[in-house]
Amino acid sequence: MSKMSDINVSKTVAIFFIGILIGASIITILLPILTTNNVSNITQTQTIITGESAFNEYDRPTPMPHRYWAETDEFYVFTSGGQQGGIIVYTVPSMKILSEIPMFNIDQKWGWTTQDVDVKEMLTNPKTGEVITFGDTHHPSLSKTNGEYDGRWLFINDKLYPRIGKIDLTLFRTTQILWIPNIEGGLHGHHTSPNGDLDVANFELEQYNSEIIDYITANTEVTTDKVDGPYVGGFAGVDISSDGTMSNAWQVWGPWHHDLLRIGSGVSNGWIVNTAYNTERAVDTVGMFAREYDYVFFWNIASIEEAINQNKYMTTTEAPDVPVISWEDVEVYMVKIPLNPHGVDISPTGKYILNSGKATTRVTAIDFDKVLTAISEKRFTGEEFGVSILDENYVYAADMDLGLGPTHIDFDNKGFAYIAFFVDSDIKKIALGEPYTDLNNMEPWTIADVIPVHYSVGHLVIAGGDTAKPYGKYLISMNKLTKDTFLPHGPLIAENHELFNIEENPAILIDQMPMLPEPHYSQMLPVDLIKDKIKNAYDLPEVIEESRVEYDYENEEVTVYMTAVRSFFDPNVFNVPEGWKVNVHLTNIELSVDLTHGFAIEGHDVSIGIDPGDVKHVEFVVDEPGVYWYYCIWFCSELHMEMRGRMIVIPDGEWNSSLESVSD
Ligand code: RUQ
Ligand code: CUA
Ligand code: CA
Repeated sequence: MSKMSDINVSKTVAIFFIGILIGASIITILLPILTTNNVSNITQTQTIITGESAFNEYDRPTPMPHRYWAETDEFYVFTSGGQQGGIIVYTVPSMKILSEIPMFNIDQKWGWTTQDVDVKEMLTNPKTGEVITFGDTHHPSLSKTNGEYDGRWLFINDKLYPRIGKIDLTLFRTTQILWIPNIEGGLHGHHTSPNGDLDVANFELEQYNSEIIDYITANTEVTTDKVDGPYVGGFAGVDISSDGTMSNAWQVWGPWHHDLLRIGSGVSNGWIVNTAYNTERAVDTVGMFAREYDYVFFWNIASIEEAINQNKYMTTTEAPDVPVISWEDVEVYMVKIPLNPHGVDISPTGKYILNSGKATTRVTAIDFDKVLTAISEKRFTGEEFGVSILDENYVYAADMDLGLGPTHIDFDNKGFAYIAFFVDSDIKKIALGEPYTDLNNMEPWTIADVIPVHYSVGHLVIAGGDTAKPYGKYLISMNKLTKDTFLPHGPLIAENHELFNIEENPAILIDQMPMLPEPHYSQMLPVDLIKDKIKNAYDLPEVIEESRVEYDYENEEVTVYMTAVRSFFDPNVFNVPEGWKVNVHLTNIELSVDLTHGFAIEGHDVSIGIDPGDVKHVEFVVDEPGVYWYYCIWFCSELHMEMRGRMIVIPDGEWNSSLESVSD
């Protein structure tokens, strides 16, 4: 009999779920046609096209004045490349792409290849020695000081492999990749702390270090099985030093897989907030919907440090310096939130934590002040795995029924939250409660605007939306499934980043930009915060190696110290005995704007880029005698074609030391 009712329950869940999906797709198809908002939007566009509207600040002047975009853009947007593996940079309001910054991917057009020894080292998994040249970037997070962006670095997680990359915002280049030990799979939820000293990422994949599993199974009530599940998960803490260097700090493991994550600020400072949609600990989709609710978790950061101080942790052979802490030794609380949550985002003062139940129509707002009271007054309704469950009726500030497929949430500077609805294809603007009512002058938790988008929006971003002081003004809706927005171009269609002015109500759609696959989240940074700090060139080393060629007969290695400057390589010829290894240390000694050179060599799988002021190291083996030209692959001057030289590989048996190259 109990079997029967189990089947009924899972059938009901399955039908419910399939129902949502079918309903969702029908609505996705119909909504753009049906909503009146959408119609008014079209009218607005037509008005502009027919010239009936007055000139506004977003109309482009003709003829186009030189430097127009450089002088009018207000924000840089750093958007994750998704499976592109790096970061795409564009500016707002022009929506002009300026750069792709390679990180976990190799990208010849930005000079980022594994023939560059330093890049290869960054991409090498220290555990396996494999060089991983692709990734899946999801959640960029700008460095902050006192809860606001400081314009120094941008950190981002790889969803495919356990690593976090860092971009130096003076160079717009990846300068560090930190691999997280003990984990085989990738990281999802990711955020940096308000004071920029901590970076935290959830790991949710099921492969794991058996030493940790052995510990968990021997010392806790948690069940786990490598083949059948259930599995465990957790989050990794990364220290960020004052010069931006990342290092592994600690890991916290527990019975759940966590999805998204935010580090609290203001009222919630000192807490990590993350969600789990699979609190059922199931291994199939239907099982992950078995409950009507899941949980949001509140982890006290000081208690993690306390556990380490009290030696309540284990370490592994792989990472003897990284404390691994059981959830049982950490102060943590849970609150019930609607079915299979996704977005968890925190309002600027740190007071409200908004959670979207993506398989429902509900978004809940938790008041963190009440979380603290509930903890001190022990307002618990139960526990799971020893973790107290706070009374949701007490800590909820709102439980809103808003629309289909709520995903991510962001905040402006006027006391509003903006919630993306993937299925409804719109963004709802909601008035926050105290202390924001002075700003928004509205009944808390009511809808101020419904912004139609084209079409399915996952993430959205507002300038400074995850800081203590959002800049507001612009919202970008990052739309997937864009259908007919742009001209057809084959089965995989560009995404659509739609720019809105949210100072107006209703919001004004300013522009739509096709975006190459496939961004997730973005961050927006005011131009004035970094513009003057961005360098044209790397800082040249204090001592520039003199151009020369060194022969090491014992190790059969040639080391070439070479410089590049328009339009010469020095040396422009060197001889090598067949079968030797060649190391080229190449310095681009010029500091002029945009004078990147290249070094590509025929037949040797070598092609690197070298920015002004930078030093690169490339190594390869010469197997075949012959004359090989090396040349510059960036069009650097009128004499770019002439910027080349020869590597002459002397056949075995013909080498003698008089063939050694000497620089002139
Ligand atoms: S979360 S699918 Cu950004 Cu919506 Cu990764
Ligand atoms: Cu240097 Cu082309
Ligand atoms: Ca669930």
